[in-house]
Amino acid sequence: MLRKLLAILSAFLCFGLANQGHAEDGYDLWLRYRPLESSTVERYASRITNVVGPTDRPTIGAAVEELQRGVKGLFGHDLVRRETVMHDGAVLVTRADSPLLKNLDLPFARLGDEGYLIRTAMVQGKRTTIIAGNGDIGALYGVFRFLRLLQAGQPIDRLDIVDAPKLQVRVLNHWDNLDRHVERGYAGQSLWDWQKLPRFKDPRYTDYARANASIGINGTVLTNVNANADILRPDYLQKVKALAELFRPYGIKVYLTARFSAPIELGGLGTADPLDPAVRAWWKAKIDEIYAVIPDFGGLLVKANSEGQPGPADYHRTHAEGANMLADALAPHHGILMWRAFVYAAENAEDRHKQAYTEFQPLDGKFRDNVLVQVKNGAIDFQPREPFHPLFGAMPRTPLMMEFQITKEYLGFATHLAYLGTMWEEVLEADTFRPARGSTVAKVIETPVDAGAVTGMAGVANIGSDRNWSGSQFDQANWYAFGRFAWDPDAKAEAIARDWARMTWGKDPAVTDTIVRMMMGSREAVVDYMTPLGLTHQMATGHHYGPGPWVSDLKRPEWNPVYYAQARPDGIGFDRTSRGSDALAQYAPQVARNWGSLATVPDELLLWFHHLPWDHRMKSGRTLWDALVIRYDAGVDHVRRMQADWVGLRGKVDETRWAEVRDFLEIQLDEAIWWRDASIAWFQSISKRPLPEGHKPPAHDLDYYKAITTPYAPGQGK
Ligand code: BDP
Repeated sequence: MLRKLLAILSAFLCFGLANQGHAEDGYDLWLRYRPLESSTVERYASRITNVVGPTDRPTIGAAVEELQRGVKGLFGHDLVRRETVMHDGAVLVTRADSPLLKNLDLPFARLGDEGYLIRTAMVQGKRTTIIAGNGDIGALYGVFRFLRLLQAGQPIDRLDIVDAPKLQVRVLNHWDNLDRHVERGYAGQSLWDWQKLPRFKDPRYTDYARANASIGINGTVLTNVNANADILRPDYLQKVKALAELFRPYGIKVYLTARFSAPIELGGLGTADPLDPAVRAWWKAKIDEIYAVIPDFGGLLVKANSEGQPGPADYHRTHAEGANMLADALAPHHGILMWRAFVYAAENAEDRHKQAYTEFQPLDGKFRDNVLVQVKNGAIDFQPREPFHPLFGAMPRTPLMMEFQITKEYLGFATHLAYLGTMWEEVLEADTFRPARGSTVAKVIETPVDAGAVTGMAGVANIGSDRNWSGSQFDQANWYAFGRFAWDPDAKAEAIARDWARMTWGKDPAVTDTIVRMMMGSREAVVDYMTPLGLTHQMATGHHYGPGPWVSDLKRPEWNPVYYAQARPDGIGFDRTSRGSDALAQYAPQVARNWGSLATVPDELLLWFHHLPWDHRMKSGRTLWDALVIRYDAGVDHVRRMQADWVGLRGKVDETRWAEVRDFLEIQLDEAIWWRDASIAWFQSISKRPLPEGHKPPAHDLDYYKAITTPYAPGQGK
């Protein structure tokens, strides 16, 4: 009897385990390769019988391995690798110059260096799926695309796909310090274990590279923009080299941040003046040294004269003079220099919105060819919503790259479900009305300023040592979406969300439809419960966790939330029209007119550009005050709807990840209510107006919210 019971129990356990594989914790990201149902496997069986690819090329090797890994997971059996095409159902992973592709007339001319094609064709008389690029990396990208099709169960019988990235430099910016603290990181420590490098190469580095390659990311800046010169020391360069070697087969170059004062700190010079010959010589020697260690080093990223970082202005030199010095030293090695436009000068009374434009726009055309000026999507900072940065379209002779923040410093850290794809799409689709380089922001960054000029997009990474990489399951979607937008700035947020959801949670449409719906409304919800109607930067001081709209005692005016909301008895909002700071004048006339007029400015940007009486009539007929309160509640309500949606998915996705998301949504609801209540309590103390009918008063009085402190909130700068 007991034996029988044990047998039943063990059969049950085996079934359970086989069915489930290892428990899911998010480590596998969107590369889970969970078993497909048998009917789909059967459908694919004759199309994928073996894989063929040259054996002497590391990147092709990585591609073949990935395909084998995927097939093993999805189909449950090994995929044989052969030397040449001998059977129907071969998947040929190779390059344009493969003799096997002769006479096939494939569109390699459209692929550039990194693009790929996937084509069903006869090769040596056998039915074959060709996955190839001009370079090896195209083949790897193509394999990931092919695996995406398989994961979604899509037909592969007659494939004819051609794809190539629209931007050249697609980089993550890790704000990682050498002690492994990640500035604005909410996913544990830095992945880079500098102490154990170069000897110990954590296998995770390879998984990091796989994940990035799967979405076309081809570069990573390993260190914080608030830079430490020590990363340029010889011993650290050996550590960087170890990472570069691991990433190389995946098409990922390493970049570092350069602290502008490094010639003083490391070189013992008395100055870092970019026009000083000794300084120039020091950088040249340092950069030569880097390339001697890492021949395909990508280049440098610099934050200068911003928030206390040293820079050329310390010596009365311009950003162009500073950038060009480094660019000149990088040029012989084909390295590029990314120079950030995120500047707002100490003691400058000008509206912070205007300062980067004021400093950079006059320098248009003055930067070397291998400089990319890296511009945040909006003019203030990575807020839940900003109008596009006025520099886009306004520097037609300077390569500008987009900088997005993937890590959710201002959108609820790791626990708030906020899909940023919709925010990025909104910015990229925005029309600059400056036709010189194509009119949308996407076209501005996609179109090289002249033949051979460089293009790019940077994303401040949300990756750390947490098992799930990004601090939460849903934050992986933001990493994923960043890669997809960097590849194609004209991509659609919803399609990206759907791809991600299928791969990450399973292809059951009941599951993906729900998840996509949750994601698509999620960022707007955060905007609504934190900073509705164009309000901005209402976060608590330093760590930016939770509401602090009342904060007014910080040294610099533009560090204070009260500076941004301008809430007074007469009304609320920042006047950036010609009657106010006139930041609108930095945009093309059509944009300025559109946003400058109360008849045409969208509600979403209303208080960004206008200071209005509390009783101002909105297009809806409501007063501004009522509309504000309604928005806060709409944000909270969306979180409740996401919770209800998620409850409906119980049992349809694995329990471990499901439970984590459920708990995080509870945190999000608590914090959304906190934001809503604290903000309403504060603004009501100024507006002195009753809440609209049906909208509950805050649970506590204003003093209660003001007294909340969270000194140990994660991710702070130090
Ligand atoms: C701000 C962050 C700060 C960064 C800065 C930047 O709070 O930690 O150093 O951006 O982008 O939003 O340089």
